[in-house]
Amino acid sequence: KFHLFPRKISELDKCHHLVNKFDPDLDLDHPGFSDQVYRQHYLPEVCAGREVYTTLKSLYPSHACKEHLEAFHLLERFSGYSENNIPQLEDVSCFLKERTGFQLRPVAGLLSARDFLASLAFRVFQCTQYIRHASSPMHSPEPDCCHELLGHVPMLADRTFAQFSQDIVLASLGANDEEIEKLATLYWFTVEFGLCKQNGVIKAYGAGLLSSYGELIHSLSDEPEVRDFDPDAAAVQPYQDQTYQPVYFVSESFNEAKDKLRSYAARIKRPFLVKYDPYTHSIELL
Ligand code: H2B
Ligand code: FE
Repeated sequence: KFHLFPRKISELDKCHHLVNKFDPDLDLDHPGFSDQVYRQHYLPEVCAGREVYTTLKSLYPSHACKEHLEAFHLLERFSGYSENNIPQLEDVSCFLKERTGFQLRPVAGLLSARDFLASLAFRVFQCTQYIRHASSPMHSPEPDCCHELLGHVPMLADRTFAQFSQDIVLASLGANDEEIEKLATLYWFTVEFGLCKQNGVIKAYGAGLLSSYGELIHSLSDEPEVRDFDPDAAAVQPYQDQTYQPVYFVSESFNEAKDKLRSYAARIKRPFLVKYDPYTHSIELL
């Protein structure tokens, strides 16, 4: 007995369960709650993005890992990234497809962890289209397109990182709620808030850091506690979605993180093994 999960890429049409806790129509604390114009349009607007873009861009050379820097540079040259433009989802999706086979698919808001993770198994990233409220350029309660485009997309252009992201998720297919919760937490401390060492210096690779000016600085300051990445510990570490994290995990490299994750995943008990077939975009049960 196990949870059903999509086996074909077309079945992702059913992975659309939204979590409403940060919706501006329902969440009193959302910066757009009392702004009728924002709630009606809720669409990309360059002004709100410009400040986010320029501030983050100035920090990347000293704070971002080299994989992010390299992809960000290419996205500016070839895919319409600039402080005056919000790139087209399709252009960015084509860029990623050529690099790692990842593609973007539009989604209306925060998805359930189960549905969000399931799509990554097919190298599909569900990408929000709206932008954060202009009154709070440095923070967004729900994932917005600044977070996706500046934080996630450049990282998904790296082969090892793309493999790591898909591996987390292949481990989640059919898992029970408790295991999904642990994998979502592991995702949080790696893909969203992970740090890694490069030439002896700690850099950020988590998308939640690379899309938040304040937390990016905080994460590499003396304030937080930084521990060596250990999947068993990270999977049960309590986390913060309202303020900066007090604890981060640092990996020696993406390869090391990938290997540790694989051995963690191998210990999750399931009555079957899964294998992704990249030719048919489907999941085989072994
Ligand atoms: N939904 C959307 N739209 N974008 C995300 O980045 C996202 C999500 N992240 N749902 C998920 C949850 C993540 O925080 C984990 C797996 O729970
Ligand atoms: Fe995210």
